[in-house]
Amino acid sequence: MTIGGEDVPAKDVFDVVDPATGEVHAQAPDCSPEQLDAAFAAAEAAYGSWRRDEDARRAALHAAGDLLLAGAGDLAPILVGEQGKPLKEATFEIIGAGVWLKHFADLPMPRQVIRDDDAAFVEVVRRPMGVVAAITPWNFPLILACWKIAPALLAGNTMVLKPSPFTPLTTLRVGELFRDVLPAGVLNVVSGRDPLGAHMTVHPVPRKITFTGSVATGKRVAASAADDLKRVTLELGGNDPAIVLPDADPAAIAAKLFGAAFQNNGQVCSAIKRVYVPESLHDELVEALADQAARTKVGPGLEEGVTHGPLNNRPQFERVAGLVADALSGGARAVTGGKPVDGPGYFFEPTLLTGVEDGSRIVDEEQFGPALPIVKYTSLDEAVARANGTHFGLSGSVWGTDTERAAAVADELECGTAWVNTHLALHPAQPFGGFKWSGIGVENGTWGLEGFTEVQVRHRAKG
Ligand code: TXE
Repeated sequence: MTIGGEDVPAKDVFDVVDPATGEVHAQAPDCSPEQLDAAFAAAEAAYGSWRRDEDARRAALHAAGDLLLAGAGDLAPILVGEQGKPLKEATFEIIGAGVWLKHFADLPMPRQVIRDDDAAFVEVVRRPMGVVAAITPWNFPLILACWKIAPALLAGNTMVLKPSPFTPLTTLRVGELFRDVLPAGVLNVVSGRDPLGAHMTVHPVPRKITFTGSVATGKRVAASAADDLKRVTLELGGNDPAIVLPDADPAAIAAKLFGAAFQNNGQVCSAIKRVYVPESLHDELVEALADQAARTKVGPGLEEGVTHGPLNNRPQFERVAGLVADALSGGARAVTGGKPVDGPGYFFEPTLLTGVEDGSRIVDEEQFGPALPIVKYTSLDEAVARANGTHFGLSGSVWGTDTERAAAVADELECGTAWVNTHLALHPAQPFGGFKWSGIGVENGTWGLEGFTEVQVRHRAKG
């Protein structure tokens, strides 16, 4: 672990499983309560000088980004080993993380003069909060860590970061690399079993918790934070709908739809998780999507030509298998896939399900895996109502040839990002967050940066 700029071993360790084999392939340190205290103390000690030098922070973030860009080739195999994704995607994730850091390194801090008259000069500025506790998930361990590190550190905060126990290795390694470019204590990286996350959220030092994970855990984080009125940003799950309009061209949209549903094996918070299609296009769209599925190659992430690796962990594998089995026993048809791949590891065949309706678990819940329900609709109003009829509200998309009409339908979606003829199009400047149970606050862009700050009014009387 990295605590106060030092390499800190733990007394206990826990196993990390390679999802491609289902076997233990490494061990990670299990941070003790005393070590967690030390990490927060180091972050608190570093805060005083870190928050004062904006130029140094910008230079450090650029240097950190450069380290990831230069180190992607070495880091990617570590990520594949713990996460499962194909090497090319792992490399892309690490490069993306570097790009994120460098984007924020140049982002202006918002400030606004709201009054300048005979009586007063009044300016609204953004101040850092202090120490941030960051808890990250296993689907994109590194880029999602950098979604937090970049704005939090730019704003002048310091951080204790904890990766998921399923994928601690790449983040621990990056903590080690960043010791060369960040002052001691600015970024502390610890790892541990599940209870460590809860300990972080009740710790007295952090003023802010930023969490990406499940809705259930997000609610627990919010409850823990309430006691001390810690600020929270919660990026939780989604059940993103894609509404295909009657004028869409199935052959033209199938590759994009399939990509946005099956990227990272569907283990993406804002992946397409249900497709609504009019009866008139149903068969054609299903055929076009099946054609996409036929082009995939499922296998270990380090193997040449593999497009889809295993699911990340056994609970997730069992969850997806259970949801698919539930749909099939309820009368759904698996046009492709429908079952795990024989052999070791958490591999599951890319699965397209038809004959499913709202009310079945695979449509109503977040599957977070390579199984996509394709649901027929008769009227557009009904499709929009079904798309919105959920506790989730992360993102959604509308697909059609008449883009103005598609945009008008997208305006009706109750979610944080409404895409037209695309899905999963993200950018560091673009705020990302969810309505309803999909989260609180946003990440990225100036809006995400503001989430790591408090508003301060600076009012100087004149005369
Ligand atoms: O995640 P959890 P899990 C969704 C996806 C998946 C489901 C479960 O649907 O099926 O989550 O995944 C820490 N206070 N997403 O169980 O429960 C604990 O240390 C603070 C969506 O892996 O969210 C561990 O690191 N922290 C998501 C982590 O939470 C606590 C990405 C477990 O995370 C805590 C991943 C507490 N009280 C999964 N209890 C997305 N939004 O992209 C546990 N933890």
